[in-house]
Amino acid sequence: MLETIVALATAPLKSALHIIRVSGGDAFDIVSKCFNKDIRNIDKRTLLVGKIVDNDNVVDEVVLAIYKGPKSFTGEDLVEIICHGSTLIANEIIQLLLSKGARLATNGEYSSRAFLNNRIDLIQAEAINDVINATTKEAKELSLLSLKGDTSKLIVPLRERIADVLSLIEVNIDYPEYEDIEVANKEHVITLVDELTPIIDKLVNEGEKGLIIKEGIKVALVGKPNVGKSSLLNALLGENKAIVTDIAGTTRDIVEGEINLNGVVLHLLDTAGIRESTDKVEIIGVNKSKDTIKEADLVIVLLDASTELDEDDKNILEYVKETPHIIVYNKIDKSDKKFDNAISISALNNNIKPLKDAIYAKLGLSEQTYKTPSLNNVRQLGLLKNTKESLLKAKEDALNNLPIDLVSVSLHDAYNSVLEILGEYNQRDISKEIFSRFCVGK
Ligand SMILES: Nc1nc2c(ncn2[C@@H]2O[C@H](COP(=O)(O)OP(=O)(O)OP(=O)(O)O)[C@@H](O)[C@H]2O)c(=O)[nH]1
Ligand SMILES: [Mg+2]
Repeated sequence: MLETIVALATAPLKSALHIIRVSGGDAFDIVSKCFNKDIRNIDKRTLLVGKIVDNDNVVDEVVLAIYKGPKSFTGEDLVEIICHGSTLIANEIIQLLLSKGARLATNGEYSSRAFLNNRIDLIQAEAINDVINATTKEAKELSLLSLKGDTSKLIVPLRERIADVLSLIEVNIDYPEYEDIEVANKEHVITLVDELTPIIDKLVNEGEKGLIIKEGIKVALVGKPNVGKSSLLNALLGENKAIVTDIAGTTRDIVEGEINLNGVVLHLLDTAGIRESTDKVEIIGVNKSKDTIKEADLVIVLLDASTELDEDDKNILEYVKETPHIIVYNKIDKSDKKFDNAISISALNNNIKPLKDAIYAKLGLSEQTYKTPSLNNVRQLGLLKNTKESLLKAKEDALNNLPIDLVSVSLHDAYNSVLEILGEYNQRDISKEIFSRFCVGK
């Protein structure tokens, strides 16, 4: 049995109430030792009013929310002590519980117990953190879908279909005497891979969009000096954050700011104007700008609509070729020209909506993206990509007429990657799938 753990579930600040959580096999016993009522025999979810006592001293009047395991968040016996919101009282209660045999919980230990006790899968455990850390309403709602388990359901068809084919192959190898079982051949593998790869591609695509909603994107504002990058940053932020002058080479360091564009956080990076220079400080600034372009998810290339393009502009356009970018003509208030396939704005006059619309369009999000559960963290996406690679390898081996038991090696890899997404790796054995599917050796 795991040790009983205790921790403050609320922020350690003065507030109306605090909640202290106690979880583990001895939770009821330990709490009973410092409560004026015996809760050891409680066998269903109960709220109880009473006093936390240290021998004859009353520490606080509290409410206990008592959850009998396994019907609790952690799957264990769990007590939430709702006390007055003084950190002093909360600490006193925690010390008391420690002296009666509990130990302090480590970071995330309640969620990890919930996972270990199969109350939640790994996707849901990750979602708890995402919900707490979400900075936009949209990110929170997306994470709640994962918490509810909707995201986990996306994986089930993959797991089931791979298990079907894998079990068929295994049963052929392990139980050749069963003549009534279909012979596993390369067609089974090829059909499986052709069926699953578009599904995985779609999951990756939706996951990457979900990741954008959850974490936002880095947007670099670049261009030669004086095109209005800092003016644009200020217009987007709605405040005078960066210094603006008519002197070319004003910005030297990266100036950062954040905005929420239709629920997506844009991490904006205003950079030093890029041009050939002999000034030591400016050269460092230019190099920083180039590094920022490499790091950015999206680059806004600013050009001056009121002048002709020159070598500096052309060099920058060449430099950003491989990075997702949007070309924007600024200062249209000073120009009569019309620009095809480019966005025209005036940072000075705050006429920047066309750029905001273009950035949002570039993200490829729709109403639906915000409501669709997706595998939207780097770990989940990495494992999805591993699954696809392993499946493609299995197909290649099948097409090369390798023996079916060798082909199944890559199928196993794919299966394990899928299980790892849910955190089921090492828990689910393919032999169990065989037994469940074919009633072998009943
Ligand atoms: N007419 C007009 N002037 C603008 C516009 N945007 C910026 N400017 C002017 O252009 C000059 C340069 O603006 P900045 O925002 O400092 O340009 P920058 O690209 O950040 O320049 P560096 O930091 O030197 O690379 C300032 O005098 C701005 O007022 C615009 O849309 N229209
Ligand atoms: Mg600037």
